[in-house]
Amino acid sequence: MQIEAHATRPIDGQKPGTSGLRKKTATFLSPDYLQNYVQAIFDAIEPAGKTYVLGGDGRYFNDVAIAIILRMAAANGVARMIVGRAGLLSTPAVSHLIRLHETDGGLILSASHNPGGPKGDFGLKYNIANGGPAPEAITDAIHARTRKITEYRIAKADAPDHTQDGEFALGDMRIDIVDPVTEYADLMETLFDFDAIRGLIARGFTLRFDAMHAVTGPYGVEIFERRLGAPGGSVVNHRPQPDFGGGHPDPNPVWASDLVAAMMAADGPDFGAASDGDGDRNMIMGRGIYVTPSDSLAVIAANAHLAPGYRDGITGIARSMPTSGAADRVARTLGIECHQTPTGWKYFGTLLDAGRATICGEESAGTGSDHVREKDGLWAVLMWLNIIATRGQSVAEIMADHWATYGRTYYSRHDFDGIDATVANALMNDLKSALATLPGQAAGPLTIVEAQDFDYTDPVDGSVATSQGVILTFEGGGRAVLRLSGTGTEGATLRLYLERHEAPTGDLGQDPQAALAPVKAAAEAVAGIRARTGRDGPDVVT
Ligand code: VG1
Ligand code: CO
Repeated sequence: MQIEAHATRPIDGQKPGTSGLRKKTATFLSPDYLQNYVQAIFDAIEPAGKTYVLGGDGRYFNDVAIAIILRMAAANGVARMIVGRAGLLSTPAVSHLIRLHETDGGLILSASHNPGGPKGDFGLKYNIANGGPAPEAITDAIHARTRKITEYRIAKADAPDHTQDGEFALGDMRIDIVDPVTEYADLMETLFDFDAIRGLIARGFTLRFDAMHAVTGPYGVEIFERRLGAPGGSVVNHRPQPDFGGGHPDPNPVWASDLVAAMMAADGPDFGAASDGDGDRNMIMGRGIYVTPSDSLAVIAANAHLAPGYRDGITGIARSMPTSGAADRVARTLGIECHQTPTGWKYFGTLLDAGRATICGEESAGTGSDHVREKDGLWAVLMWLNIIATRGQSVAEIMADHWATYGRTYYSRHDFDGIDATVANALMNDLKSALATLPGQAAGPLTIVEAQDFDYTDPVDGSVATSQGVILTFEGGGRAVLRLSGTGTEGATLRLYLERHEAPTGDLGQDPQAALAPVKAAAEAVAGIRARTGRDGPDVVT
């Protein structure tokens, strides 16, 4: 095998955000862009003699990028690569394969919920040997390498040699092609009561799973239709497409509006769910009801013991800071630890490894457990089906029971997309400099009790993350959080997170936006979003 040392120069902006490096596809296609970043990863992790998992969500450039990464892996001395057939692997499936085969890590090609295609986004993420996203110390080291790179190494071979069924070789490197679904589906069977779910479906319970033309299609068909006996057609938009059918593979009421319409119909399915581009997010619905991700986390934590994989109970719950406090109330009742971490799944890894959290969740439709080290969309869907089958209740009944026990935490996120980055940064900086003066002040209809910029010290390894978002707490218990997105590729996205708790004896049947109107008005009074951005309202409300 011939190896080429290709001279290159540092490219600006190769800094991973909340979840890997995400850029416009055109940027990833520009000369040496992917190659530089992959070499920087390899320089940071010293891959010689090691084994990695490789796969992606099937978006435009997935196939070409995989061929390049394989040739670079061979040139950098990697011993073995485990690759999903056709280059497909969901993010949780990569995490599982890393753990199952005890590899040294993995590379995931995805920009998750961001649209794909030549005009869309592309991304690359490195996961470590525990199956989870690389912690900041490693992503910082990778970024530092991109600033100094002078050459990358790539094998000249056009195509790998076929050695035996499913096995190839590129020079000394072995390539195993694996079915993307089988091992993941097998893992799900060990965690959930498939017999109970099969029985529920056999008795006429109807479900609709929307794969949004993204990676979970083949997983959904195998699990829901083949293994659980749901009728053909229960999984819709199941063929992964390079541009996700022109859609936005983000499972929320705005981008999965077809599913919402179907679920709101009087004769709609009993259960509806969707996942995102790379399969780590989920949306849960019952007929006539949307479950917020924050509530879903709380319900899952309260009922996890009904699933065989969690029969002995859970040791702790971790949620990202902007996620509502609904799960904290469950943790209190269960008498278990509850952690509030910065946004992004990478902050859950140490807690999961240390056994200090079993269930984790984010308000952005991410839920998961210690079965892998990523959030897991299909896992959440199966957990809900298991809970429904065991409790013998509808989604609406389960939510009503939950709120009657713990109270209801009204919650909503308002996104302002594509804001001028200078305006967005100024807004956040001004807010941060005013924090000390805010407590005691009136803000619209409410009074501010506390104002802080969120800093986090990991209780397991002591690592510190600072300035992760501004938290405003109001008299009467409302909370608003403001932070800038770390996954966008155009301008800045300002996220405003609103919540307010209503006790079990209070009015549990309000419209969430109406219930949150005072908190929203208070946040607006403090931050001046409308005046500063010139926007009348948010682009996306979830
Ligand atoms: C968003 C979400 C965050 C999530 C991240 C990756 O980040 O808010 O909760 O972990 O996306 O999700 P940000 O920085 O844009 O708010 V995904 O499905 O990309 O892997
Ligand atoms: Co995702």
